[in-house]
Amino acid sequence: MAHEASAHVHEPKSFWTRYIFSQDHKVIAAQYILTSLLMGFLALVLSWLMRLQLGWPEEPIPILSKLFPGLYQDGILKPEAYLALITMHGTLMVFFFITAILLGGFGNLLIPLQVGARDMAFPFVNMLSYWVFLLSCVVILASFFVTGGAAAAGWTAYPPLSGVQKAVPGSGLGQDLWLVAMAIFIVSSVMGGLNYVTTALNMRTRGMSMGRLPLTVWALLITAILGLLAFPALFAGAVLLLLDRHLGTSFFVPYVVVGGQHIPHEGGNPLLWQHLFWFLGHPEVYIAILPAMGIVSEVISTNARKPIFGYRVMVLSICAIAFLSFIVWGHHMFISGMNPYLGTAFMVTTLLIAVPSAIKTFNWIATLWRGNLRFTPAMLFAIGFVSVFVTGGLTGIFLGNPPVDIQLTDTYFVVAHFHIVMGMGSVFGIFAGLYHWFPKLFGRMMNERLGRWHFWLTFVGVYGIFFPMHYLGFLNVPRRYYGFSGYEFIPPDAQTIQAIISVAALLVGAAQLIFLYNFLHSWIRGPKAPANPWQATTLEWQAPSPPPHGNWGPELPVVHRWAYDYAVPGAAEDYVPQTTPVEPAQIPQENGAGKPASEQNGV
Ligand code: HEM
Ligand SMILES: [Cu+2]
Repeated sequence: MAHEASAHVHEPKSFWTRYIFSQDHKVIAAQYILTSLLMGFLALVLSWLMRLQLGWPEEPIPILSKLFPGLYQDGILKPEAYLALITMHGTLMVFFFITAILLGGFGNLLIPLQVGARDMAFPFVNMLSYWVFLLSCVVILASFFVTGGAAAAGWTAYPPLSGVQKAVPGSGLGQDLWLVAMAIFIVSSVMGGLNYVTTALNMRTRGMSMGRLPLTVWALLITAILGLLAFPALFAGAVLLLLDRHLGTSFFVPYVVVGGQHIPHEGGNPLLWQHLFWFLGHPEVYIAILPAMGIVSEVISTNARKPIFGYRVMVLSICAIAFLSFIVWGHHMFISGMNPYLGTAFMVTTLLIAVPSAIKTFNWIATLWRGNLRFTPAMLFAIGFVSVFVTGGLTGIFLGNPPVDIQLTDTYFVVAHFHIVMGMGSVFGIFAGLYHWFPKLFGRMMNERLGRWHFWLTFVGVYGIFFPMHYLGFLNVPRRYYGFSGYEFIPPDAQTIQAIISVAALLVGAAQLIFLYNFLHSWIRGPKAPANPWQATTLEWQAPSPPPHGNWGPELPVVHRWAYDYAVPGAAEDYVPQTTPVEPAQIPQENGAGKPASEQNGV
């Protein structure tokens, strides 16, 4: 193996090359995880500000004026600041937290370790990808501090609002920085994606056939391909929109009159942006959820002490979901005036996604069925994932139907739907992954008791926040509104519900502080982790915690079996690592171990 010989990379000696400009995938994973957690935390703080306003509108909170002078006046949120808050909260959560931590964080940590490689295929590009990501973080955060404040056209940045400089305060420099930051982010994610795909395909160690790959690697591989195909559409969109804004082109901006003046645009079509945006935007929700699904499969199988049910079908469902995700984007545009026949086509493709999704859910439940369950925090979050995935997925079936969507679009029903399924789904998957692989990454154990508190408060709180929003949606309470006074169709009890939601949001917020404490404290003080604390089978657990530079000793590991040999009859322990050779004599005929992975998937 060519890379085996060249693999004895010299361990970098200086602090700078070791921890800062490192090319080691584990250090880069840690950098991604820490940075994106910080971005997620900022996005969470923004959600508190929104929830305070929505729960108790016009209730002055003087300290907020001191903390955020740009957003508040006399302790009350400025109406235009609310739009900046939703925009930045959504953008930071979707891209800078979830996408970055799943692909940059878990992709970096798990792909090389789980395929038995010493590092990524292109370590330098990998390092570059992190630093470019960090630059995009700086640019997007800088937009809070410029004249007019941060972008305010929503995370979808629809023109003309995002195309016309003077539309709202945030449409100035703030919107420019948003577009530039997104473009930089996309450059970084393409560099990362090339690495993840190449490494998963080409750097697999001896014996690691595709049918033996852990489902996390499958999910990350397919997700990386999705990203490579989808992100460039938004990159193109962002560049064209910048041209519209600054060089007088009219790709997206039609004839618009602002303040009585016709601004110099003519003939652009805002719908073009919607197509470009959602051609990324819909796959993006699967970029956020597929890696979470991979993590959840891994965590459930390990902690149920059972082989994952239906391995091959799990892989096929990931591929099916990924493929379908490219031909459903029109469901975000049902009210754009599209031809009803086209709407029907998008409806059919959208509803088709329910099939592989339901198969996966069935398989997780079948894996849990009669398992020897260990309720570690990771396992709790993985089961929580299945719960929110079902709850949020069901409302997706409603919204996928144009007749229903036309009623509910732009209401809190939509806010409920996407937060539960892609917001909380991804977040639960992320927490499951963090609790599960923290010992491998940092070499220390996290506190399980705090982890369980974190889970239960989050789980209960999340339903407290997002479940009542369905009802608000039925009342037609619109999304992206700063306040609801004076709308006759909204009954007064809607405000009571808003306040309850806000209490739940603050509870969930507090629960995340428990996590933050646990994370930081365990990183410094946690008990030292053994190599394989969960008695898991995949390759990373055969390396020390944390693995040394180059991951493996002089020899690369050799893989002899698939990734889910739990509870193998006749085996000494209830798990058999992938590196353990198969001894035919000891294996009863009816047991699948040792057969090609494709034949032992439990179906
Ligand atoms: C407890 C956690 C969270 C709370 C309390 C929360 C709260 C909110 C609120 C109040 C809004 C604005 C609703 C409106 O006026 O239309 C919003 C919008 C949004 N949130 Fe969250 N959120 C949370 C977590 C997340 C997560 C994890 C994601 C990741 C996907 C996310 C993504 C979004 C997006 C994309 C929007 C839409 C922004 C827009 O309309 O342009 N949120 N959230
Ligand atoms: Cu969609």
